[in-house]
This record gives sequence, structure tokens and C-alpha cells, in this order.
Amino acid sequence: MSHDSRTAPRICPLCEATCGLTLTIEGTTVTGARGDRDDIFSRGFICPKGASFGGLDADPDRLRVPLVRGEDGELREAAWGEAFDLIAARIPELVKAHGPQAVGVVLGNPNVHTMAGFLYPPLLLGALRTRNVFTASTLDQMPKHVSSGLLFGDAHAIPVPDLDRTGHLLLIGANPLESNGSLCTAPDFPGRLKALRRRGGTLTVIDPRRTRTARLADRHVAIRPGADALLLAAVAHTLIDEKLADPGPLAEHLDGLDELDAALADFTPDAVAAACDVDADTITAIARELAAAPTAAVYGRIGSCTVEHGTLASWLVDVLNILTGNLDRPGGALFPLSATARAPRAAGPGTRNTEPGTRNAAPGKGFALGRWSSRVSGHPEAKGELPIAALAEEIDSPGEGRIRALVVIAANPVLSAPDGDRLDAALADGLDFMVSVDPYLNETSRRADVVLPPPPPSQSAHFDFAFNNFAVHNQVRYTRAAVPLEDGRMDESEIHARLILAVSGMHGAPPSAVDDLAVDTALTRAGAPKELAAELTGESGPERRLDLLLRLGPYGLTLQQLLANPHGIDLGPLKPRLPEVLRTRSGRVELLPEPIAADLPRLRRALGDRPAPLVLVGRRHLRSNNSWMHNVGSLAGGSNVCTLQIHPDDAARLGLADGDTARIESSGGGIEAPAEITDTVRSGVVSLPHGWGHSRPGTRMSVAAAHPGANVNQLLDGTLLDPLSGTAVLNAIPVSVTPAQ
Ligand SMILES: Nc1nc2c(c(=O)[nH]1)N[C@H]1C(S)=C(S)[C@@H](COP(=O)(O)OP(=O)(O)OC[C@H]3O[C@@H](n4cnc5c(=O)[nH]c(N)nc54)[C@H](O)[C@@H]3O)O[C@H]1N2
Ligand SMILES: Nc1nc2c(c(=O)[nH]1)N[C@H]1C(S)=C(S)[C@@H](COP(=O)(O)OP(=O)(O)OC[C@H]3O[C@@H](n4cnc5c(=O)[nH]c(N)nc54)[C@H](O)[C@@H]3O)O[C@H]1N2
Ligand code: SF4
Ligand SMILES: [Mo]
Repeated sequence: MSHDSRTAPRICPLCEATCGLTLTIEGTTVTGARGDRDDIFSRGFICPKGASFGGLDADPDRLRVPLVRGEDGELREAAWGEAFDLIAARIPELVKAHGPQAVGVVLGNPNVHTMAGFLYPPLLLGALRTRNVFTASTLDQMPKHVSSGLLFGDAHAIPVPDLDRTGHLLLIGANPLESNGSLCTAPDFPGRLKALRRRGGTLTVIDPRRTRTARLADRHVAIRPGADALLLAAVAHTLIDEKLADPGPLAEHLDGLDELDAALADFTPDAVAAACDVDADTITAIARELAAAPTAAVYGRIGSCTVEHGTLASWLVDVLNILTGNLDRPGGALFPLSATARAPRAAGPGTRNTEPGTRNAAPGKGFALGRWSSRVSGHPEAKGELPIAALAEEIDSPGEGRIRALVVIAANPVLSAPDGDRLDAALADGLDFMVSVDPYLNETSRRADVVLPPPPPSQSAHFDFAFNNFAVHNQVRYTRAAVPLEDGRMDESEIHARLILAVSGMHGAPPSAVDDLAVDTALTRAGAPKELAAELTGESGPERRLDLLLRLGPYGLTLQQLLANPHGIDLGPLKPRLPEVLRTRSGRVELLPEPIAADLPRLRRALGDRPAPLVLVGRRHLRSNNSWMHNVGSLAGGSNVCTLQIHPDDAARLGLADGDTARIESSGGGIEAPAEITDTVRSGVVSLPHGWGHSRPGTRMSVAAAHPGANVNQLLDGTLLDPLSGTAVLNAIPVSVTPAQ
């Protein structure tokens, strides 16, 4: 460490675990990162990605200034003013000529990892008034939003396992030892699982692969991919059938318990065993263990969501939590209460009392699905979004309402969504104008007419608006930018604000106008006095808005309190919150909502399906993150490679030796990848990671391009969706595998 080095705290934005880091900074360069031992939540934990913060931050391939497509069709560097002038000249004109639906918006995963990505997209969508909204959620957790919307009336009311106190965890289709957890924010997830075992608790993992997480488990069930909803239905059936179901104090908030019994009658362990390839006794044992545990939590993630019955599986996860009395009790699955959440509603005239212990919550608005549909295939909206798998057809199918301009923020759907070749062609040939807000020129942003690059994370402030809602412990932390904004850079919040002004005919107004409007709207919505606006502190628009959300939040905190506690403020363990969280029309938990009941016959039909001989599932590697971290040398290579994992029996049958190039084909196309023979995948299953395929020309990701890998999503044609949520089926895809010619 040289004499002019200093340290600064920074919450890691690279995954959902939100670890506190201590950055070492020399001049304006991050030269090191270690876990912040004083962080009240992560207590020093760090993983290889966090440790590579400096390399990722200083990646020379990151764009520094905007790119604009010139007359010659090539992208060239441009001034910020020119970039926004162009947006202001093109998007309003297209809206005027073709209506608001002509502009599509794509919001990708890192929006949940930046302040800007939380604070501004709602305003952008409000300004554009388009229904052509697509996000990474329909490649991910939309089934969970839909099931929570239907059960609890609020798509964002997602219970998380009480990891630190539970006696038994049933974990389905998640591999937190590689992913570090998702919809369950828990720094040092691996340590927390080991602690569960140490205190005498038990862990069951359901996963077709023997993952690092599965190796920690007391019981690993290598299910046939795509069959979890059947297995979970049989577990629920067993609980009811053996009189083990006991919701306890929850019972008074439940509607539909009797109907559930009838709805699940056909799903006996014997009936589902063949489809799941799990014997009936194991299913019965899972049910009995769940009921017998002093406390238990059922938790499902990617492998239970991005499948044909994703919404049903997500619903059944909470049905099991409810039937065993574990929903909303310590040690079970609880609703976190973040510092910027909406404060619990006060009981007003005409509403019923919402104090804990009273019978019902005030009736809410409920959750509606399918309020409109996509133009081409008629996919129903969910949570105001259309399936991202349908983005290409909304651009390349002619007709009124076609998407002609696209605003893409922090997304790389050419790799992360189905059929990248078709989408790539649609972006190239079907659009009149495209904007990308992205630090890289990658497979998607290379098609943009304007690329607006945010600064690297060291130059950005950080607050986890999203993940605090899924944290296993209530806490709050805020870190300011560790390094001042470099000359010529623009803060991502300002990029978003200027973008909003440019598309809404207010080009040239100060970006603070957007924040002022947001503050005013928030005060009106909260019924708070307008004078509060003058009391807000903070050195930027986003800080003032954070201050406001904290003040209006359930703990009545302020920005100044966060600044005074750079390692965070502990807000205590998760607490029961029912019925106050409920927003259903009945004010009760609606255990068997109508759309779910209507989808059960499809699950029943799956009992008779002949399983495909070979299906593909995904996997994540600890040193990766979706499609954009393959450009950091220290994270690349080793076991972080794009191989087709295949069981020795399947490899022998198909004539593949380890390292041979395998050809994989499915409905959307064919790709090639080296075979990696391993018995960690069950037979009948092959596995490829996603986010690879960095071989397209015109990108600027030199490290990634040197080891491109293959794009697994090219196997998909975009037609296979979980119908209730519009989520793409990314797991349990029938494939054929042959040795490549
Ligand atoms: N086959 C298969 N496909 C999958 C999955 C799978 O399991 N299997 N997983 C799916 C899941 S869960 C997800 S969430 C999606 C993710 O898919 P996407 O939402 O497309 O996200 P990424 O691939 O992470 O790409 C993120 C983009 O954001 C940019 N970026 C990085 N940091 C910032 C920043 O600070 N600001 C801005 N503006 N941009 C930034 C990156 O350069 C990159 O272009 O992929 C999905 N695709
Ligand atoms: N290192 C790393 N961390 C990440 C990411 C990353 O790309 N890399 N991405 C981040 C994102 S955006 C997300 S959403 C989270 C996801 O977090 P996780 O859900 O924990 O993600 P995965 O590691 O993909 O784990 C999914 C598991 O489901 C299994 N699976 C596949 N199909 C089925 C099935 O049909 N049934 C069952 N029971 N299991 C199945 C797979 O074998 C895999 O082990 O991770 C986040 N963290
Ligand atoms: S676990 Fe996630 S948040 Fe923690 S250091 Fe690693 S990437 Fe960052
Ligand atoms: Mo995700």
C-alpha cells in the first residue's frame, strides 16, 4: 500500500448478497477490495467477484463517452449533448407518427443493482406510456411475483426463508453456493447454510445436478427437470392426506383451504413418482420431515421458476410454507420490512383495523393478470410487462403497434433471452432508432444508435432499494461514490433523468426537474405535507429522493443517519407481518386463486407426458454473472467455462469423449460446445451455462471475445413460456446431442 492510498466502504453491486466491501484506492484507482468486517450484515464476507471489484471497475473496454451512429452507419464517440440531442430529435417524432406503443423499453438485471435503475425507470415508463415493456423478470422471477400477487395481493410481497433461525430448509432449484442467493439476500449464504447444519437443522436440496449446495445437504433429490410442481403438489397432498397440515394462527387469515384439498387430490406421491423420477417414499418423507421440523422454510429459485409450470411451482412453495404453519413465523418464511418500504397502513375510517392480531387486513386492490396482451402472440401482461421472449416478434412482425424504437437499459437480451439470432436481426433491420444505457459495447448495445455509458461502480453511490426487501435480516446501508466522478463522465442517475427529459419533449430542462417531480408525486401519494420537500438533505437528486423514501418508510430514518453509520444500521430480525402485508380484495391469503386453479389441469396432463430422453438445464459459476462478466481476466478461465456437462452413461451412449465437441440441437437452433463428462448431472440431463456466445463482430469486449463460448439461448425459439407469468422456459428443454462433425 503506497502512502497516498486510502480506503472507502462500498456495497458490492455484483450479486444479490449485497456484501459490504472495503476498497483500497490509490489516486482514483481501486487497487484492492476486501470484506468489510464492520459491516453489520455481511461481517467481512467476500467472494471472488467482490475481490475482483478493482479489475471490473477499471476494465479498459468500458466505454467512457457516448457512442453515436454516424451517417456512415458506424458508431463513433460523441459528446453527451449530441447524444441526448439525437434522442430528443428521434423518439418524440416516432411517438408522434406512430403512437406510444412504437417505443419499447427493455430493463435488464443490473437495474436492481444501481440506484438509478430503481429511481428512474418508473418515470421513464410514465413518460413514454408504452405497454411494450420487457424486463429480465420474464427470464427469472416473474412466476414468483405472479404467485405472490395472487396469494397476497401484492406481487412484491415475497416471503424469504428465515435462514439464520430455521430448523429445516427445503431448497428447490437454487444453488446459492455459486449464485450467492437470489430473492433471499444473505451475505455468506454458504456460511449460513453451514450454521444451519451446526445448530442441528437439516437441509434438503432438489436439483437434477449434484451441486456444491446439494453436497452440503442431508438429502439431495435429483429430480427430473421441470417436474418440481408435480413433486411439490404431491408433498402438499401428503400433508393434507396424512393430517399433517396445520397452518396454526395463520388459519384465520386463509381462504380456500378446503378447495385446495380437492384441487390437489390427483397429485398423490404414487401418481407423480414416474414423472419426477423420484420414488413415492422419498416424496412422503419430504412431506413428513417438513411437518415434523420445529420450524421449516421452503425456498425455490431459478430451477423452479424458468420452467413450464413455474408459477404453479412458485405458488406451491408458499402453499407448503402455509400448510406447515411456517409462513410469517420466525424460523419459517417471513416478509422482510425494508427501510424504504411503504410504511404499514394506518387504519382509517372505513377500513378495518390493521393492527397485528386483528383478523383481516383492509381489503386491497388485489392483483390482476392479463389486463392487456401482446400484439403478435396475444401473451397476457403480468405486472405490466410482456414476455421478453416475445420482444423480437414485436419488432419484426409488420402491422400497427409495431415497435420501431427501443430503449435498452442494462440489458443484453441478444444473449440472455431466447433466440438471440432473431432478436439481433430484428434490432439491426427492424428498428428506426435504438438507445442503450450500458457500460459495454456488447452483443446488444452494438445495434444501438446511441450508447450512453454509466460510470464504473467506484464512481457511483449505492443503495439496495430492491434487495433490502428480500434480506434475511432487516438492515439498511448506504455508500457514497468511493471515487469522484471522472471528468467527462455522467452519473447514471443524470443519464436516466436526461433520457426521460429527452423522450418526453422536455429536452434541455435541468435533470433536477425529474427528481423534483418524483418527490412531489411521492409526497402526494403518501399524503405527506409538501413542506417535507424543503427538509430533504443530500448532495444530489437521488440522495434527496433516498432521504424522502427513508423518512416516509416504516422506520422513519433519514439520509443523515445512514451517512453517520457507514457500516449500516441493524433493524432487527424479520418479524411476522400478517395480515398487514395483504392487498387481496378479501384482505385474506387467497390460497387457491382462480388463475392457479385454472392452470392445474395443465399440470394434471403433465402426469401422463412421456418424458423427453434428454433435457437441458442451466448452471451458474461463482466467478460469473449472466452475460457481462466474462471480460474480466481475473474471473475468466479455470472451471468458469462454457462446457456441456453430460453424465458418463449418456456420453457413452452418444459416443462422446471428454473434451469432444458436442452438437446440441433444439427448437430454436443448434450450437456446439465441448463435452465435460461428469456424474454431477443425473443421466438424461445435460447442462450448459448462459451468458456466453461472445463471437459476434462489432463488440468491444476483448477478453470475452477471446473465449466466446456458445449461446445456450440459441436453442430456444421463444415460444415456450410459463403461460401465467410469460416467463421463458430456460430449464428442462428437450435437446438432442451428437458428436459434432
Ligand atoms: N439460458 C438461461 N438464460 C438466462 C438465465 C438462465 O438461468 N439460463 N438467467 C436469466 C436471468 S436470471 C437474468 S436476471 C437474465 C439477465 O439478463 P440481462 O438482464 O440481459 O442481464 P445481463 O446479461 O447481466 O446483462 C446486463 C447488461 O447490463 C450492463 N451493465 C452492467 N453494469 C451496469 C450498470 O451499472 N449500469 C448499466 N446501465 N448497465 C450495466 C452489462 O454491460 C450488460 O450489457 O438472464 C437470463 N437468461
Ligand atoms: N456467480 C453467479 N451468481 C449469480 C448469477 C450468475 O450468473 N453467476 N446470476 C444472478 C442472478 S441474475 C440470479 S437470478 C441468481 C439465480 O440464483 P440461483 O437460482 O441460485 O441460480 P442457479 O445457480 O442457476 O441455480 C439454479 C439451479 O437449478 C437447477 N435446476 C435446473 N432445472 C431445474 C429443475 O427443473 N428443477 C430443479 N429442482 N432444479 C433445477 C440447476 O441445476 C441449478 O443448480 O443468481 C445470481 N447470482
Ligand atoms: S457474494 Fe455477491 S455481493 Fe458479496 S462480494 Fe460476492 S459478488 Fe459481491
Ligand atoms: Mo436473475
